[in-house]
Amino acid sequence: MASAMVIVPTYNERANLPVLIAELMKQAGVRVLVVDDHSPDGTGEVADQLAREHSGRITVLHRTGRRGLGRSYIDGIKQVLAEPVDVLCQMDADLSHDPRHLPALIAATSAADVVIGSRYIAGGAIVNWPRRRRLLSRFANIYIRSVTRLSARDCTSGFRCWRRAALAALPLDTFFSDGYSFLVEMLFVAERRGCRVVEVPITFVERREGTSKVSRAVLLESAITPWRLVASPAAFRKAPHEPSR
Ligand SMILES: Nc1nc2c(ncn2[C@@H]2O[C@H](COP(=O)(O)OP(=O)(O)O)[C@@H](O)[C@H]2O)c(=O)[nH]1
Ligand SMILES: [Mg+2]
Repeated sequence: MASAMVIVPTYNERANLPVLIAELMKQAGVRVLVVDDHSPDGTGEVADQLAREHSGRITVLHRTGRRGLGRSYIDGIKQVLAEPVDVLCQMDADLSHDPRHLPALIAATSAADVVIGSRYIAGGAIVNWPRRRRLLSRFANIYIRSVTRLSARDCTSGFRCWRRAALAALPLDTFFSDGYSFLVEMLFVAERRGCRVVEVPITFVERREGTSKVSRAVLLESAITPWRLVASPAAFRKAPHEPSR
């Protein structure tokens, strides 16, 4: 199997992270980079302890600058690209993304540049989301897809696996999103650069511990991002070297 590194951004996830790591460590050939944003609840120390327990398979990146999901992913991706891994994965820490789906997502990278763990294709599902949150996510995807013409059904999923070359080709330093919109921006730029996107169904389970960090500011950024993307000429520039097919 291809060697895979899972990047897990954390902010106040001390109850969830040990459970997630225990599950991930059952997967052969999988390593983890935890990117902690100086969580006030001590998630960073929990991550360091887990790294000692699973020496060689877990690394922790402690961020100190401005907090943000997008910024965390950029720092994490750069660190992972310095290592010889074949597949880079993105996954939430709150147990919404079941590690048991990971082998199917990783396997699908053999015929795709980006594989999305998708709630909105046949076989996908959402468990324990209130009606309001379901509607918000559905609406967000319809809105994003109609403005950007992205082909994926689930453009906001944070459960993804990338073929190394496809991720390495993304001009991360030109990205403007610093929050959750980063996920949409990544997908947009990847599709514009000719990446093959494939969706694999997942069952998304709402967190039991901790709280969601989705705020009004996050929603506002998400409403503006699709328009910024379609208006940005840089996003349409093709890469000199397309990801290998
Ligand atoms: N490093 C970092 N991680 C974050 C930040 N905001 C959210 N996360 C993590 O991103 C993942 C998804 O966040 P969550 O609040 O569950 O979003 P939701 O599932 O859309 O409600 C979780 O692992 C969070 O801990 C942040 O500012 N920095
Ligand atoms: Mg969540």
